[in-house]
Amino acid sequence: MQSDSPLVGIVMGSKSDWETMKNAADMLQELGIPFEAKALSAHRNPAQVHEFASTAKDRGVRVIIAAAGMAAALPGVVAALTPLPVLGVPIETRVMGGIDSLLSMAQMPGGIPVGTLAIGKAGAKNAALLAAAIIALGDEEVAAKLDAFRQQQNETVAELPM
Ligand code: RP5
Repeated sequence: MQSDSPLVGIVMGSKSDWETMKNAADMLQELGIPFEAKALSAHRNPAQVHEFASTAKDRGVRVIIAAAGMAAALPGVVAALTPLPVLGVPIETRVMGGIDSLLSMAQMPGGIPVGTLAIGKAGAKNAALLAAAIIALGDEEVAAKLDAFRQQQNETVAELPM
């Protein structure tokens, strides 16, 4: 749920990234983890990105999920401005299929890490699950919800393909 007291901050470089990042929001919603979601570009809104990232910890956010496509600077810039763990989701792109986004965020120079997930929807969903796992280290309620999700997923994987 979009919350005024979010534990996870989702930020993406453009509104056009929402179709992908909705998968992260849906997963957090399913786990009952309050989040905020914003479209802010490292290139088009640098001042707002600075404000978002530098205030996140004091606002109670514990993990940031940052998504961007093409020259995907946003996760690295956010990571430079906060001590919180930053999970990067490379957005699939038309010209290079998202390899451009993936390399832009995975190839961070030593010193400022971005935990980069898979390109596209799977990466968005897994970023939410990884954020939940990080929060679960110090939150028994979230840990129980994550365990229940895993158990249910385990039970719904069919043993037979048809
Ligand atoms: C990036 O440029 C965004 O994250 C988006 O994936 C890509 C294209 O943005 P739009 O031109 O669709 O706004 O900054």
